[in-house]
Amino acid sequence: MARPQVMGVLNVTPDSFSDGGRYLDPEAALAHGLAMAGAGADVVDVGGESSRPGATPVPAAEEKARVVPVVEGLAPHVRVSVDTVKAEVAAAALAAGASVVNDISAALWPLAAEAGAGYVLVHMQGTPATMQVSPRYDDVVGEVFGFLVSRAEQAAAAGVDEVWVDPGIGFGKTVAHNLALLRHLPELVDTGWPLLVGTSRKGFIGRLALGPDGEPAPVERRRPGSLATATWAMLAGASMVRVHDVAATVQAAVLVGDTRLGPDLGAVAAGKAS
Ligand code: HH2
Repeated sequence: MARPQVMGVLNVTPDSFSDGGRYLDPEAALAHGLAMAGAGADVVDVGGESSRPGATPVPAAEEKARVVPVVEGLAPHVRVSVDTVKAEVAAAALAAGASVVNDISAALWPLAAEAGAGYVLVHMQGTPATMQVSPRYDDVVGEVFGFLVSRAEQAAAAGVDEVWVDPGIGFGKTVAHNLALLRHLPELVDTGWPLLVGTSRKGFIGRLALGPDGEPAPVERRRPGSLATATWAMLAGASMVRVHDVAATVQAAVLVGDTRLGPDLGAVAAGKAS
């Protein structure tokens, strides 16, 4: 049964907010990427530079050295995307076997068009260094969705055959902005552009789900909220969700797919599905 797709996060970085340092070693990264593929990830998203609020940029040569060997090792086994804002890194990853460019700067579509690659177009206000200082919108839903649709049209006109739009949860957004965007996702789905959503382990989950001590839930206690928001996005019609916990999300995706598209109770009663 068709189900929403799951993109597994593989951060080959020392400083990512949720798993920094765990997969900086190429062998550990490869093993984790293969494990995510084995758990049902449709795409593994390899990144060599953290985009967490306040992150410091990494030189292109360093980012390439992190990403390319891992992409090479994974690409024969699973579809690979490269999470980068640098054309040079994206080009090297595509040459190494990646087939999707995942771009929070929403500027690299000419390169995706030239390479015949898929393209994830993300909305971000500002840059990771400063984006969470004081995000401001008059109409967050209208501005973000309008931006995505106009860029997606540009990317398609430039020749990209496969475009996903992503509202960029946490990229220059307050908790209220994130919630408004999530609440209105069905309107973005209605535009007809395939939707990708990444909420996994993000700060707004911690801030909404305070622990018994009244403090925001730390990263390692954001799994239920990550699954809930990914499921919400899939029910709203997202084509793909970007997550750290692949196995649990694939199970949710299967259930969303089956619930939305059948087998229905009639088929079960008729013995066609059990
Ligand atoms: N979020 C992150 C990074 N890349 N790409 C897309 N398309 N959508 C997202 O929501 C998104 C993304 C941030 O998460 P993570 O990779 O876990 O952390 P870090 O940026 O610190 O490496």
